Formats: sequence, C-alpha cells, structure tokens
Amino acid sequence: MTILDSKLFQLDEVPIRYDWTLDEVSELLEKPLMNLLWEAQLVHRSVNPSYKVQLASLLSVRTGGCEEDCAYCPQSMHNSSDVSGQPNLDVQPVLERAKIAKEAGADRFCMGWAWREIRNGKEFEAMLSMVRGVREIGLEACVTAGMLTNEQAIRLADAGLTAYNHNLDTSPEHYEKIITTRTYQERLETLQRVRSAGITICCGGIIGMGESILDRASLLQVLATLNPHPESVPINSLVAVEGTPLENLSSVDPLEMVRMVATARILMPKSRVRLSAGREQLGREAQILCLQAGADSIFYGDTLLTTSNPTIAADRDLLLKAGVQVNWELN
Ligand code: SAM
Ligand code: DTB
Ligand code: SF4
Repeated sequence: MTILDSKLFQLDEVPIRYDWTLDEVSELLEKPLMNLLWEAQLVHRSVNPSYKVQLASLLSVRTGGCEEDCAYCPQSMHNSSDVSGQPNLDVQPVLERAKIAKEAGADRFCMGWAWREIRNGKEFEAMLSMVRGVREIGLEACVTAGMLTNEQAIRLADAGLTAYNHNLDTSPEHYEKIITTRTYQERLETLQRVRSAGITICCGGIIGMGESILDRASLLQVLATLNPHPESVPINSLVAVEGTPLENLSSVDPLEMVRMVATARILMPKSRVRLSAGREQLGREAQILCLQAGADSIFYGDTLLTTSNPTIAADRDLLLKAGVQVNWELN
C-alpha cells in the first residue's frame, strides 16, 4: 500500500449537490490554482481511483449547411467558412467507421448532424439504424443533431441510444452574443425531452468566446443545478475557424481549461467531464493537469466534426505517459 492508497487521500462519501450558488461556483473557479487542483483531485480520486479515461470518437454524418447562426460554428450557413453542405453519410460507411474506432480502442461513438432539429423521414430512419448498428458493434452510441420532439427521443431510446449531446455552450447572459436563432430555454427543453425518454445527457459548453469569468461560472452553475446532473459534460475551448465571426479571437490560456475541468469535477463529482475541442492548443502538460484534476474522457480520433484533433498516436503516447487507464493495453 502506498501513501496514495490511504484513506487520508480519499473522501469517504462525495456529496452530490444541486443547489450550487453563483458565488460558490465563482469562488471555486477563481481559487488559487494549487488549492483548486487539490480539492478537485480529492473528488476525482475518490470517484475514479484508477483514473479511467473514456475514449469517445466523433463522426460528422451530416456536414455543413446548418440554418442556425452559432457564431463559433463553421457549419452554419450564416458563416463563410470553407465547409459546404455535403450529402449525408449512409448507414454502412458510418458503421465501418464505428468498427475502426472500436478497433482503435474507443468506448463511445458520437455522430453529429448539422441540423437545427431532427427531421422525420428517411434520414431519421437512417439515424436509428446507425444507433442500433453502433450498439451491436459493442460501443456506446451518442447523437448530436439539434432539437428533437418527445416522439423522436423515445424512438432513439428504443434504438438503444446511450447519450444525446446538446450543449448550452455558454452562460445565459452571454448567449445572445453567440446565437440568435435558438433560445437558451429551447436548449433546456430539449435536454428535458432527452431526460424524459431515459437517454443520458451530454451537455457542456465552450470557453474562449469572449465571455467573462463570471459567464463561465454561470454556465457551470446552470449545469450543476440540473437534477440529475448531465452524465457527460464536454468542456470545449473555441477552435477559431476562419469565416466565423469569432475567427480572430485568441486561444484561451491552457490553465483556464484546467480551471474549468477542475471546477466541473468538484461541482458534478459523478459526471464524465470530457476534455473536448481545442486540445491541440493545450499542450501535453496542460492536458495531463486536466486528466489529473478531473477529466475522465477525451475525444479520440484524428478529427472532431470538421476540424482536427490530436492524432491517435499522439493520444496513445499522452495517455501512456499520464499513466491513466484505458480499455486497451498501453504498451
Ligand atoms: N447541430 C447540433 C447542435 O448544435 O446541437 C449538433 C452539432 S454541434 C457542432 C455540437 C457542439 O459542438 C456545439 O454545441 C458546440 O458546443 C461544439 N462546437 C461547434 N463548433 C465548435 C468550435 N469551433 N469550437 C468549439 N466547440 C465547437
Ligand atoms: C462537443 O461538445 N464537442 C464536439 C461534440 N460535442 C459534438 C464537437 C466539437 C466540434 C469542433 C469543431 C468542428 O470540428 O467542427
Ligand atoms: Fe448548426 Fe450545431 Fe453548428 Fe449551431 S453548432 S450552426 S446548430 S451545426
């Protein structure tokens, strides 16, 4: 037994709270970094003693041409990024990609549609077949496709969908500077539909979009007062893509990501905190700090939806060096 196995370094019971105040969240987010890291790690080590990291691979099934005006997104038709509307991928090629992801060690396969909301018909039937196929391959299945109806949520649940990703993106206060074509309230209602259908929720946001520290605290407060907490919380840092209104924003200080991850871990002890877009700008050391302070999932694969992600080889090296546990042998 090492000193790290001793009770001194474990919390007996990590309380789950849904009544976090904005002051409490801000205080955590702005704590001296050493203290924040210590507190976050106590929680993280208690709930995830082997530092298991979930690997989630992403694929864009329907790319570009989206009618929403999300200022960060290269897939919006309101933006002039070099991403044009493309034909949707068919079921079989998607399942081929899922098999490749599984062989590379992924746990979850996430599929994205650049839609304001899910449409019924051929494309939705194909989505259901993809979900069933991904589950048969032995992976968790996640879909992100905008708003949905109760009936669509129930059909996705029946097909075996593990999680639905729908982000709040930023604070309620900063939101209107980023998106005008869909309200915060609509996002919350979508999350409620997903929850009612019995699908787990993947919901987080993005930093680096010109928001204040208080905005970040406010986003985290909204997430941490959802009851139950979202099962997964993706923390993205803006990938500033040419042709979007946010193209000239400078990248966030990597330690800001560390703070977001650490605070999310303390607020939502049992949720998966996914270190998401923007890892290429982070560097190895900051990523390892995130893995230590609370991140227990990453996007794994050479591309996100339309932008690049660290390569599989780079991530294998990172995870090996960090000494975390993944579902393939690290050697
Ligand atoms: N259309 C669906 C929707 O908005 O819910 C699904 C796809 S959308 C691309 C999924 C999420 O990716 C967004 O909510 C946003 O948080 C994140 N995202 C998109 N572009 C990004 C960027 N340039 N940098 C960081 N995160 C981004
Ligand atoms: C999430 O929070 N981040 C992922 C996933 N959920 C769907 C998407 C990141 C997209 C980054 C920009 C792009 O590749 O287009
Ligand atoms: Fe469309 Fe989603 Fe991009 Fe917004 S984030 S423009 S809804 S694809």
